[in-house]
Amino acid sequence: MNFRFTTAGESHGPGLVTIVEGLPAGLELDREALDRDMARRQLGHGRGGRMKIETDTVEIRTGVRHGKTLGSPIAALVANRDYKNWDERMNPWPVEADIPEITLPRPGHADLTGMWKYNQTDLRNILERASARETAARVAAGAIARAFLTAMGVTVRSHVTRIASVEAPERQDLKPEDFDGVDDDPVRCLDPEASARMVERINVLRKKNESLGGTFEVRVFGLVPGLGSHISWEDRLDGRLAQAICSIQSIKGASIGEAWDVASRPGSEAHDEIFWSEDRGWYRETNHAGGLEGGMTNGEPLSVRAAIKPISTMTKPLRSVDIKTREPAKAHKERTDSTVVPAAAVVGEAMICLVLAKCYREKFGGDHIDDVIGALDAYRDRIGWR
Ligand code: EPS
Repeated sequence: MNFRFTTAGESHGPGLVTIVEGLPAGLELDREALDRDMARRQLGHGRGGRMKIETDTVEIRTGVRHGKTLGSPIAALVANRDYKNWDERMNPWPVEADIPEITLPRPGHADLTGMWKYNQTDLRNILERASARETAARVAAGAIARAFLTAMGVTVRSHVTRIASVEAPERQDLKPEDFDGVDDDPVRCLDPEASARMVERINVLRKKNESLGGTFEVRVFGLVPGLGSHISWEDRLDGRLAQAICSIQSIKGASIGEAWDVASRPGSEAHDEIFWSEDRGWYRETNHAGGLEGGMTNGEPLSVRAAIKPISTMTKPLRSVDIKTREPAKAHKERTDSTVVPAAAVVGEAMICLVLAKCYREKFGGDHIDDVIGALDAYRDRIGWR
């Protein structure tokens, strides 16, 4: 019952694959809900031409029968529709055509170090796997994990909080329903005024051939206290979430709760006092900690923020050096996006779903979903959690 997932696939190869292992039997999957998450990842003002080619869908191949999991590994495919335009360049087998090599590494990408490490002369052998196209497979896996979390009473949402220098106002009081409609916003921002300025900023910088980074937040509602553990460094949930978030292409920072702000406050303004009443049970008035204390969920909404750098494939390339001639040259230029912050937030949701699904599997065990729900209910009764 060790929950885990992996992905395989190149950006312009035939497609992407994910295998998700360790879910209980009897969990209902909704095909439309899986594809909805795939479509959400394709959203956002500032995406490039590729998104007009792809319409990502999850093709389940194993582990599910008549809409319910069997408890066996679930294999899912996401086709690359663009492959038909790359058949020769990305064919798994030798081709007749002479395929030119890519020799101009892009600053900020995996190209240069990947060349050294994997002993390549064609940078395409590095960039195809380093590409953020791989996140489509993570979102497919995350959508499967989300179905399990939904059965656990958990809701995972996200919103964009900054694009380049444009920041949305801070919102501490968010409820799950506040996120309804966030996918209809062109940059998945909850504040219409900030959203309009973000769109404007993307348009201005895109014309200048610039790419843009930003920040987003993922909030999780309905978590039971006690996921993760204070017992050992590798079980602490803060670290597990940060690892999952920072593993997303281009993400350079992750934080929990009011992390950077709390660092400058006195302790009396940094922690969340504990209350209990007959009608509410255990509760807090504040959530500076972002739902984690001692490496464990404390029952408050989880808040994870992330910072993503501007995309490193530039339409006006930066200076680089040709790996064959060692002559100075401009970096390789490929079709690309201007910004992917709205999409990255959806990928962030997926990664957090995958980490939390693993936590629920660790804590509650069970081979059938009814066993898991039974164990969860018994735990809630024991700690008096409502
Ligand atoms: C990416 C470059 C672009 C993005 C791609 C990630 O692809 P292409 O070179 O085919 O235009 O569109 O992202 C996706 C395809 C996707 O599905 O998110 C890169 O270099 O990382």
